[in-house]
Amino acid sequence: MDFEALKKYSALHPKPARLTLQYGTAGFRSKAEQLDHVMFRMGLLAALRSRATGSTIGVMVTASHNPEEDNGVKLVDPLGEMLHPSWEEYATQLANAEEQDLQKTLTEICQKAAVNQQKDASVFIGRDTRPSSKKLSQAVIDGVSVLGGQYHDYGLVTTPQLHYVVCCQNTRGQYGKPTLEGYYQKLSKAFMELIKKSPGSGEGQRHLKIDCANGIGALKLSEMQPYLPKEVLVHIYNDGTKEKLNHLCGADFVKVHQKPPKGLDMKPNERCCSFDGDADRIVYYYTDTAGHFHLIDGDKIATLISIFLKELLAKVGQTLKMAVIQTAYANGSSTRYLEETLQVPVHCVKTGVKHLHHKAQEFDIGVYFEANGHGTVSTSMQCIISAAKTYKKCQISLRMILPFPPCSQTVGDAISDMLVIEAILSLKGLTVHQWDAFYTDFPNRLLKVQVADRQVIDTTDAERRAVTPPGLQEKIDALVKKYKFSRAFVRPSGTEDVVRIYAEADTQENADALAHEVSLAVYHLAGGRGAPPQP
Ligand code: G16
Repeated sequence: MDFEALKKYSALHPKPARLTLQYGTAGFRSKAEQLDHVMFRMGLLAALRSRATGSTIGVMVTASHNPEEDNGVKLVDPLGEMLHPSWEEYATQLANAEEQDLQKTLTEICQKAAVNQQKDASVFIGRDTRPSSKKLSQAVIDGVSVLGGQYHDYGLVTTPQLHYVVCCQNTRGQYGKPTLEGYYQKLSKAFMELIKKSPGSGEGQRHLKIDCANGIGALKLSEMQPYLPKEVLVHIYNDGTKEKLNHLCGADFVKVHQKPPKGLDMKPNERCCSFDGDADRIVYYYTDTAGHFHLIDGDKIATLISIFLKELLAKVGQTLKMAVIQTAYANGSSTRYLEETLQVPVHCVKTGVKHLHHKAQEFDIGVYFEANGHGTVSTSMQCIISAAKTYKKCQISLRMILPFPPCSQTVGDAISDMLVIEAILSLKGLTVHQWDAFYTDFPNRLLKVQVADRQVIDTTDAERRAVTPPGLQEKIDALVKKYKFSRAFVRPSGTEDVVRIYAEADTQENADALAHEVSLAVYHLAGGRGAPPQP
């Protein structure tokens, strides 16, 4: 390691005094102006991780659903998964080391993680459309370069595209070509293979209106248009030419506010969907003829895919182990429907797609979605091999699901999920209304509360119960008892400086009232900031 060069470059990316940041749900996230040193240091970390694994590592500069002024960084491991949890601690140590301790911290990480510094290092870099992203990705490049690593800057890409190219590179092309062209070709080919069995194929086009959150999704969908089969005609809204990223639009806005995004004109029963700021989440929705808005979130996407896969497995007499992975935010009605009606095992894990992905890999087929629309389907290699061997005569059907194309095997991907959903709706001849009618969501409400230090809230039981501060869980339990068919939980966000509150009850009024009362409990018992939450 050239410590002189490190010192010189690090001085160009100084750490603001007293600033401490935590590695959150999906990496670091904060106001963009606080992140230059973090990006430089994540460039350093990616070079070390690359040497430790002997593989290419990805660094994505994005703050996804957060406001345009924020930014963040997501690290991508060799097979396109999120950074291994054992390295999250190193990331935090490096991001928070004072200038004079940087060299020592790097040396310690190299020792603890047995990094062979003689090895080559290779890092792929991508960024979203935020005004701050270009400069911050240059800081990543500086970090990789000062440790003698090689880098490939993919420039503007969606987060799942970066995951894709990293996986392709490290599997020597087995997963696909490590180019955007390879990504577009792989997805559209998989979609075509799926949809050609559709009763409706060849009978006109499927129109879909897509709110791209004024983000990278618009750019990449436009780029993909020539590759998209004629069966699906996408209409892009909120392409970022007029309005700010994620402002009153995007998957997170639509899910949280349960209303349509600004800038998308909806006609009754028209299928519409929203991506988030880095295009790794998707939610669908429509308005009925009476003008009521209907949200079809990640839970219903998981249900649609599970029904399809279950029917297919039954048709070919397969007994592969399939499960659905959810988080505490999953609507209780979806869990009940999956377990009782579909008879599919459901598992609940902590928020963060990394936790869902990990759990999903325990099954032959793991359908994992967060209610916010982040998810995909993972299929085990063993399952692909054994299925192909044992069920020769059924191979055509099995090829449709193993691995389930075009679902990303690495991380949630709005574009690939959209193609899967469109294909299944077409294959099953389902309208958006029929899909929505699988089950009715229990009325629910998501709220946020600001507190002085959100880490005072610690949780257990996949975040369904608060362990600290003292008295908070008891208070929530008492409030929940006041309402029928209710539940509620609180947890500190890992992407925003807020505490999240979720409540369900028998009516929307009661869900709103419960969520509000719980938010007051958080405000009073966990050190609320500013004025108390208003109903
Ligand atoms: C990220 C994670 C998701 C998580 C979301 C919200 O999404 O990838 O798994 O659900 O943050 O996390 P939290 O509630 O901790 O703020 P994204 O799309 O913002 O990268």
